[in-house]
Amino acid sequence: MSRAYRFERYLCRAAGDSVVRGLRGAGGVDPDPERFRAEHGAYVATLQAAGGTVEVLPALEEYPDAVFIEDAALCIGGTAIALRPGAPSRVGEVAEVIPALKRHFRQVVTLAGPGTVDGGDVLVTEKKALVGLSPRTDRKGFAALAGILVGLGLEARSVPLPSGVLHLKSDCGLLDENTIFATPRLAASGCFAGYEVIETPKGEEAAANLIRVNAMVLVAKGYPQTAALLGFKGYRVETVDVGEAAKLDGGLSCLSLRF
Ligand code: CIR
Repeated sequence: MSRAYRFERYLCRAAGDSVVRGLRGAGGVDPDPERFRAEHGAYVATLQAAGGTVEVLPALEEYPDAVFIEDAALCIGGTAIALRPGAPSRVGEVAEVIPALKRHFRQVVTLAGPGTVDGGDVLVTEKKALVGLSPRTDRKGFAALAGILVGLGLEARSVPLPSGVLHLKSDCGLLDENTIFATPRLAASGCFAGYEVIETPKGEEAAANLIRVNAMVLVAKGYPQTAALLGFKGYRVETVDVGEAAKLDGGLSCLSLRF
């Protein structure tokens, strides 16, 4: 099984009551903290069912978006990279996750400034890391990250995102060594040259943010055509309700660090 989706441990962060103030691009209704926590609990249970142990870090009321822990760090083998989130209100989340990273990783390195990178912009495949240039990840951040990744055996490729896309992984997810599930608007850019691409069914573009975890593919609840398509293609699909996270532009990938 590829190291890109073979995981034994996960870090998650509980949602605080302040999640109601989380960032969102298009306005819309606030998430309900209780419902968010219930969905988060089911998400954690699904990761455990996929294999491995989950450490859930305490909520951080001062950081409304800290539940989206994926954006603060990148985990590659025995190394964790503390990132530099592009949203000013999220910068402080990184210092809060470093102690947990130190418990789990032989090596914790810090991305050098002044650029920014959100973990949601990094799709790691077997030998490459595709890095979205997004509202949160800039060219300087990409260059600094690429310098670290090459030392870890990964070639980094930058991917300019279509406008209106928050993160690279808002619009794609890894299915296996060579196959990526992506929206037609992202795939049309040619950024997945060298990979097989399965496109999201019409009207189910938001299902692109799936995660492969060991033998399972976690797909957000509410996208029946996606679940059926991937099941037909032989993937073992498990659906998870992330409706509250979606109100803040979050999805399955951003709720955990997987390693
Ligand atoms: C934010 O705008 O930063 C959060 N409300 C959502 C972050 C989602 N992260 C991700 O997809 N990796």
